[in-house]
Amino acid sequence: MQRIAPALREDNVPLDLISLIKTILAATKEISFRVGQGQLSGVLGSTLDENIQGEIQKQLDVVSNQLFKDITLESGFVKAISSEEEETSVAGHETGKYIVSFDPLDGSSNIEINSLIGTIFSIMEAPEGMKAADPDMFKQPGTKQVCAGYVLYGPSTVLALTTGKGTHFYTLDKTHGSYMLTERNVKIPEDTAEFAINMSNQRSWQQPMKNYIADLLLGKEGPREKNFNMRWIAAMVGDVHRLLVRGGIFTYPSDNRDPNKPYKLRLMYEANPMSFLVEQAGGLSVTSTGRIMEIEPTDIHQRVEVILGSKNEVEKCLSYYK
Ligand code: AFP
Repeated sequence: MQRIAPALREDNVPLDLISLIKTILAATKEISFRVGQGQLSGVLGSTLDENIQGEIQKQLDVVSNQLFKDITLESGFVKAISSEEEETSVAGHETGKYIVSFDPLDGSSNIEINSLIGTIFSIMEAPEGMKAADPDMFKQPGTKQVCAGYVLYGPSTVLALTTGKGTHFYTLDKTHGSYMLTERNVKIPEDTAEFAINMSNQRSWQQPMKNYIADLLLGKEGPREKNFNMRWIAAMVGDVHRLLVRGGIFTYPSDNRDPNKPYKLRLMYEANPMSFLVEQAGGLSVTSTGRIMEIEPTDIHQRVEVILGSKNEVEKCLSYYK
């Protein structure tokens, strides 16, 4: 089994990018350790503070964010970072070549129940001629990502990583603290009989999504003529990992629960990196109107509709919007 640096060198990934990836992964190893300690770590409860999204922060959200911030900003390769937990971008080194967006702890509601949580990150090159303190550096479409990944803190700690040459899985070997390549060129099956959606929002979806899911639920007796199974982990890392392993469709569609907030998931540090990983594994990642990675962002914390996974099933879902 290969360690991460030689595996990335084989894919001709530039040395400075390899170094940055290793820096990010150092933070994930510490989070993995703390998560593994459970209540013994003393960081599983809530804080009394809200983050920029208006959500109550968990202690682990705050600790993970601080860890990522400290460790990435120490790297001379980083010009700025943006995070779910930071109001705006944070400046690093003026000469840094890369900018990093991250969701330090995805699936916060799963922390206290000892269920799946993860970290998501996305790396782009900093545009020429902009200052490290300028948040507009982050307003680049997902097609500009040079690397994306997530770390899933489950029974084992798994990294899914792409630098544009396929999506690969690594597993953290906790005996010596290294991520080892465990599956090269993951491929999402084109067809599936499994879907992931939060059904409790059904009454608030747009009609095309209501119709699509209704047909899946009709199973063998309906127009799809086969039975579908449903899964929902409430942590995108867990749901996307499942569909990278065995296929599926995952969606957080637009809904009208709050007219000012039709979407839930964040473009920069959830939808874009997951789209890069899914596309590199042969899947599709779209909104009901186009490819997610082609969206021109207007805000660091922008939210977006997400439909991703097995190619034929995503296309089928989209056909309900036509
Ligand atoms: P948090 O990271 O704030 O817990 O949110 C997780 C998430 O953004 C995404 O990972 C899940 O798929 C989705 O929210 C779950 O949303 P619901 O709680 O509405 O099902």
